[in-house]
Amino acid sequence: MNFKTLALSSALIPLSGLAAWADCTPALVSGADITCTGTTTTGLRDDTADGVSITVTAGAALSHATKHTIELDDDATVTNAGTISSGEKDAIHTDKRLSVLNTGTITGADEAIQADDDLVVENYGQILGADEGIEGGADSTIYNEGTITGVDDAIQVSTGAYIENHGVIANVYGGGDDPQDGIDIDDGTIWNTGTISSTYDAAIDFDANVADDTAPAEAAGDAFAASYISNTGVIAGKQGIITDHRANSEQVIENYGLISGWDGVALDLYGGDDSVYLGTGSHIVGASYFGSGDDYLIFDIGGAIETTDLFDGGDDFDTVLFQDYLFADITSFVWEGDVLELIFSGGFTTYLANWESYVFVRDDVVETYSNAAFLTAVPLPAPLLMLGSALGAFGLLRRRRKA
Ligand SMILES: [Ca+2]
Ligand SMILES: [Ca+2]
Ligand SMILES: [Ca+2]
Ligand SMILES: [Ca+2]
Repeated sequence: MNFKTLALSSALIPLSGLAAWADCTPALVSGADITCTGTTTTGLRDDTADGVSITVTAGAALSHATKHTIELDDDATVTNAGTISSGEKDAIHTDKRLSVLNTGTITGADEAIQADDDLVVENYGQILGADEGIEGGADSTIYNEGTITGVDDAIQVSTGAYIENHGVIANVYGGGDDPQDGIDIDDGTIWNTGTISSTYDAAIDFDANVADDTAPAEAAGDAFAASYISNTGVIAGKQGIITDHRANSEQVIENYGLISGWDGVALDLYGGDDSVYLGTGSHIVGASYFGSGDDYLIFDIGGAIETTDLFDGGDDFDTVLFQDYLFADITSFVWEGDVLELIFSGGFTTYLANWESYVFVRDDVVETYSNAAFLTAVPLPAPLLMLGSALGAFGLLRRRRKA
């Protein structure tokens, strides 16, 4: 080795060593409160370290070429205003009770963020996964005002999830054979004023509580807990909101925005007693299937709803309620097979199948009708309804059996 080479290598070794570590201080041990500035390419990795707090400052970049960039055990806190990325694995990978506050960019070649139960993410920046954007376990909480994307699910969480979205949560799958959802969830609460979408699968997908994912569809699993969705924004995908066809859980959906499925299904709620409230501003693109269970559909739309698609109550005793309409406001109705087209004065039109009870509410007046009311061109006076109902239901049953 000549002098020139020796000088070069001895100068480079300590410099590269310093560059790798000096930008994140102090050293990584359990309980450490670490701040990263500048560029660090060796990540912060100790999968036995608990209670570590990491702050990545604006302009700083923390990465690893081949491994999880941040890999820790429980109770980690990550505050990111810079960039956290991995060349081949997850950007952030921990066990339970990870807490992330992101105003920067978190990019994973696999997941952007993968953690277990009690994950908390507050996002105002970009969280981008080449597989999933965020994967969390039970009782995870995600608040989003930024962008969360995944080529697989943008967000995958299990039971007891709370997701509040004012930004974009999107599956951005662009080809291949495993399209996935905007949000994949077992049960929980979703508040949306932003956009939740999927390019080739459901915007929101509820899983079934089956131990073996290969159990055939239509084989009932135990129900997860009831879930609640409030939407004033956009929920759009190949389907809007669907449940696995083994999922007998209850979904309660309150909508004032767009729920859309380009493949023709806006809602597929399957088993359980599901409820859908459509308030003013509702726009439903695609049919809605309520499945088995005693389901409810409430139109409270202030005189207009933008949909010409079917609402199908499915099996069991289902109720559709029209707020601010009375039966006398129906100007015409017609059956096309099992589908009842109702046209109200003012033009509101809806298409209904497999509903057993029709309730009309205006001020203090509540009217309840069965399908019998729609078997004659002239609405029956109320005292005859009960008899008509029994006969009508029998007639419908016979018609169906013949069909
Ligand atoms: Ca359901
Ligand atoms: Ca149902
Ligand atoms: Ca039903
Ligand atoms: Ca029914």
